[in-house]
Amino acid sequence: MAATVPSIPCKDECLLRPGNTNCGGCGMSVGLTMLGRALADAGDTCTLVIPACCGIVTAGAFPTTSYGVPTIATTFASSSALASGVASIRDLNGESGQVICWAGDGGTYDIGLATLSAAAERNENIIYICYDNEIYGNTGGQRSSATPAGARTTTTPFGKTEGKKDMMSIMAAHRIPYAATLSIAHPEDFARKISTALSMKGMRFLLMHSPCPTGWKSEPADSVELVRMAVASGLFPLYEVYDGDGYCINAHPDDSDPAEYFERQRRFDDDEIDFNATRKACSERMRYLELLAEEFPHARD
Ligand SMILES: Cc1ncc(C[n+]2csc(CCOP(=O)(O)OP(=O)(O)O)c2C)c(N)n1
Repeated sequence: MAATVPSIPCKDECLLRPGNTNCGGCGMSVGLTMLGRALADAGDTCTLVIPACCGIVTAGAFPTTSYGVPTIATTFASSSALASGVASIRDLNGESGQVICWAGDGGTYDIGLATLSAAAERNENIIYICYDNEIYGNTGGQRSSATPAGARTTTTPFGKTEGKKDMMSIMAAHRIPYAATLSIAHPEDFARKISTALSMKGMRFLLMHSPCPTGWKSEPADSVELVRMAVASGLFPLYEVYDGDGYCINAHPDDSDPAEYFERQRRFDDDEIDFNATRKACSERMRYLELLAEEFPHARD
C-alpha cells in the first residue's frame, strides 16, 4: 500500500486553532473558521495543502501548529500538483476524506496557475480554495494579478494601472464540476457552497474575497463590512458555475454605491478613482452574469 497522509475528523472549529499568528481583521482567519464549521457539520475529514502564503505562516514555528488537521506546506507553484497526488493515493487506497488546497491570490492567479490549470483539466478530485486578499500579503504587500486597478501596493506606489484578472471565468472555462465565489459577509451562502463542494467529486474551485487590513489599509473592524459592500455594489458578485455552463447568481446587488468601499481603504486614492467608470463596469459585469444565468441556468435543488 502506498504511503499516504492521514486524514482526521474535523471537530467544530478545529481547522484554525488559537495561537495562530494572523493579523486582526484577517479575512482568511474568518474563512478558515467557516470552512472548519462546514466540514464539522458535514462530518467530513480533510488534509490541507498550502503553498507559500500567509496561510502557511499561520501554522507557527515547528514543531507547533495552529491547524487541527494534517497540513502539507508546498512550494508556491506546486500545491495543485501535490494535492492531486495525495488525492490519487487516497483514492487508490480506498480512503475517504477531502484534500483541500488553501492558497492566496499570488499562489493561484499567478505563480500556481499552471499546476492549477493542469489539475482542473485532469478533473482531479480536490477542492481548491483561493482566499483573495488582492496582494502578496505575506511578503509585504506587492501587487498580484488579482489586485484591482487603482490600488496602491509596495510595487505600485502610484496605484495599479491594470485591472483584476477574471479568475472565475478562467476556471469555469476548464468546465470543472463546480466553481463558486464566497464572501465571509454571507455566512449561510458560504456554508451551503462548501457543503455543495463536499458533496461532489472532481475539481472544485472556490474564490473567497478576503479582506486584509494590513494591505488594504483599512480598520480591522471594517473587514466584514467591506466585503459586504463589495457584494452589494456588484464589485464582487456571488455566483456559481456548474460544469462550466450552468450559472446561478446567489446575491443580486442592491445598487449601492461602490464609492464607500474605496473610501474606507487607504490603499486607494479617492481623487484618482473614476467612480462613474467603476459603477459602469460593475453594472456591465453583473448584466453579463445575469445574461449567462438566464441563458444557461443551473437549477439548484
Ligand atoms: C517561487 C517563490 N517566489 C517567491 C516566494 C516568496 N513568497 C512567499 S509567500 C509570498 C506571497 C504570497 O502571496 P499570496 O499567494 O497572495 O498569499 P498571501 O501572502 O497574501 O497570504 C511570496 C512572494 C516564494 N516562497 N517562492
